[in-house]
Amino acid sequence: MAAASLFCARPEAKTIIVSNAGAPGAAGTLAAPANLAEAIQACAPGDSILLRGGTYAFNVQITIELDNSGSAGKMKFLFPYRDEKPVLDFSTQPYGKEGNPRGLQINGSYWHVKGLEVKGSADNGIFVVGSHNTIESCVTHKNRDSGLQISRRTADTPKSEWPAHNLILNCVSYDNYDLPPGGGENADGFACKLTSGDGNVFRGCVAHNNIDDGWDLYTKGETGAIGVVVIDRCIAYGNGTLTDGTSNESGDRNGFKLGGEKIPVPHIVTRSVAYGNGKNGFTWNSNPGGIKMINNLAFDKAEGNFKFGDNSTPTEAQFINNLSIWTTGAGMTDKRVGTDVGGSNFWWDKSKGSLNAKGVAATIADFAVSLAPAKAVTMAAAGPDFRIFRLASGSKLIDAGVAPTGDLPFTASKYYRGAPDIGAFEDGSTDEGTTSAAARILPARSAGRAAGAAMSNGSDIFFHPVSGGGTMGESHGAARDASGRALNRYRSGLSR
Ligand SMILES: [Ca+2]
Ligand SMILES: [Ca+2]
Ligand SMILES: [Ca+2]
Ligand SMILES: [Ca+2]
Repeated sequence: MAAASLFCARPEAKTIIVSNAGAPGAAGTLAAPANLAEAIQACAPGDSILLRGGTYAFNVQITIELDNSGSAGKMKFLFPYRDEKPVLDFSTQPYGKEGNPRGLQINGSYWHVKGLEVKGSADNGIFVVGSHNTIESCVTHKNRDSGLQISRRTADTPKSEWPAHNLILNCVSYDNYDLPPGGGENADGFACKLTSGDGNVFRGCVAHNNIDDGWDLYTKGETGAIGVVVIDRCIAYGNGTLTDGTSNESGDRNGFKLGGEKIPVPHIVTRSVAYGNGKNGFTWNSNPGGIKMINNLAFDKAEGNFKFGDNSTPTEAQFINNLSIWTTGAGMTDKRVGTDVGGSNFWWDKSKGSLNAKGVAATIADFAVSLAPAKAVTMAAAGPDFRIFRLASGSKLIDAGVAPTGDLPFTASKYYRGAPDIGAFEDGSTDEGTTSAAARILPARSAGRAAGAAMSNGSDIFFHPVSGGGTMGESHGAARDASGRALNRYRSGLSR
């Protein structure tokens, strides 16, 4: 009877409790937790799978199948139980030169996955093939290909079905390394490349100390352009060297690698920071398209902070309010073929330092907190803490920028205060972070009938996710009050 509750259709959303000791056929309650694979199969649109804390060891890939999807109004949720810490550990997977299993592969659409640590996979930690998924507050590390990748499912998946409109929110990816017999050249923090569709967004994510790049948006001639990727409020540092000091000469070592094989794609990169990476901070990587670079900061990159264009290839890149600086030494002169909108960018020249088109100089004294030595980033509940990149009071970079036009992945009127500042932190901004209203864990008012018999005594309070939709832009931002502060909205899991 208990087992039946997991597999019978119900009129209301149900909650399935999973633990690392979940037995086959278990009811999915606190008293009889299910195993993850069965819970994924049993999860109907609007249902929640809540994972108890602890390490889940898998030597096989966990796959959410193509026909296992929620809908715009009824996401499927894969969340931790309360504030517990589930760790999916794939480090016992067989690992060879190719054909390796991944960790969590999401072929379905309209899933909201939150709060998982995914480590040790023989390939990608999380691989997203479906569309309209949200991956939030997940940590991918020590996987043997990119921590999180978005690409098509199989070689014959038509372009119309390439993964689209996924939101990667407040995730961290580090120490990913395709170690021997791998080539040491593929494991990025986040890869949205080769065959990814439209509308994929990275917001509030950090990629650090991966063997290859922080972000990789590579395109290939044989598969052509990918969809425009939005990167907002993200940070890439220390890529090219793992946290234990390991490096590999095959690694590309960029912070944000924004193209490949001369294919134009007008990606949008805003309010992001790159520093201390082994090669370039932000690089076109031969993408000649109209990449929009707005309010980004780059410093101390071994081969230059910004690299767009070369002597033979034009680019249509547009630069607004970006800042390039070195904290020590002469550094490398930026390459930035493209449009310096309103003369608003401060580029590094190894003989002159950081200057804008009017000859105004930026120095490390313009920052409130020293940029050197290389910083560690704090991941707050609402995303990475950008205050370590704030300008000193009285800095001439405050209000020195120009207002960007066109579609933005943030609300300019809420973020900017007065005229835009230069760099990745707006002085006095009330825009507090990246937390999405669609992404909060919200306490239900009661134990929840949908939780089943195990909850009927009302002694446990469930933290039930609330469904949210939306596409790129403000609809993925936090709900805000009139002063621009993020609202905490509490809502019963049963009220949808
Ligand atoms: Ca792979
Ligand atoms: Ca590479
Ligand atoms: Ca790469
Ligand atoms: Ca301002």
